[in-house]
Amino acid sequence: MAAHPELSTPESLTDDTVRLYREQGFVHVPRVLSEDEIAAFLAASEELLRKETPTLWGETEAESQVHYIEEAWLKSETLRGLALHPSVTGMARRLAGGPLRLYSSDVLVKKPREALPTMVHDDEAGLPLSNLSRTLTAWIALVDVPVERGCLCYVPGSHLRRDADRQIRMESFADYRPMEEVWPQFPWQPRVSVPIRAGDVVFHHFRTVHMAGSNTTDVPRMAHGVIYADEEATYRPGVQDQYLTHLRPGQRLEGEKFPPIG
Ligand code: AKG
Repeated sequence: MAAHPELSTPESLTDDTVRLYREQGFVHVPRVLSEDEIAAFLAASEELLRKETPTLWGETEAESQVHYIEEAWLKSETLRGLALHPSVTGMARRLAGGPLRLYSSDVLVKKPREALPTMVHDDEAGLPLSNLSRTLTAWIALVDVPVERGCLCYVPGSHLRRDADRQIRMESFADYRPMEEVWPQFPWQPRVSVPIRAGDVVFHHFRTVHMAGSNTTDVPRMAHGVIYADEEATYRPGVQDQYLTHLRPGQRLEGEKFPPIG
């Protein structure tokens, strides 16, 4: 897939964009993927959705917020090319300001007219990892995602809040606490919705508080969430650790499932 001169690249990210990411805890980068790449990654995501039964984010189909397929990069050669895309990984590395590893890659679908809003959360409590400071998600749109289709919505600067206002860890999902309980000032914080076009990427820090609206359109919201963890991240038993139990607690993520990037 040939590079396009008008596409954003790690080299074209300005210092202002990097500064904005560090201040806000998220940043929208337009036109990262070419038309051909968008079509190929969308077709590969649709094929994976036909082959695999997605996991529900939510207790039941009726209460689902997102249908997702984990480890997409290990299940499709094409989607491996998305998780390890040189522009996405190069930008992640530049925004994070230090070495990273690929941690996970999920297809994230909001079904038309069915999906509920995505709950308010940050990624920290749900990551079975320690030794994190620069971990971030690349949320990659494969269709246009206006507000009505369930784009992400962020609380600017929330990644910098005090330890006392963060849920650092969940040992089980029963530990989940609503954001207003964890961070009493949350209801009074401004929130920014970030509608993005197919091929754009929004990057967010693992402590940034975020949510998404429901999909009230007739088109599925097709996106990928790819997490790049600190290169020196270690395993900490907790929720969503089914892919890490071969490691000892405190052991660094290593091996071909967590390749260094950037
Ligand atoms: C994430 O990627 O961190 C999310 O929370 C995704 C939520 C969504 O896609 O609605």
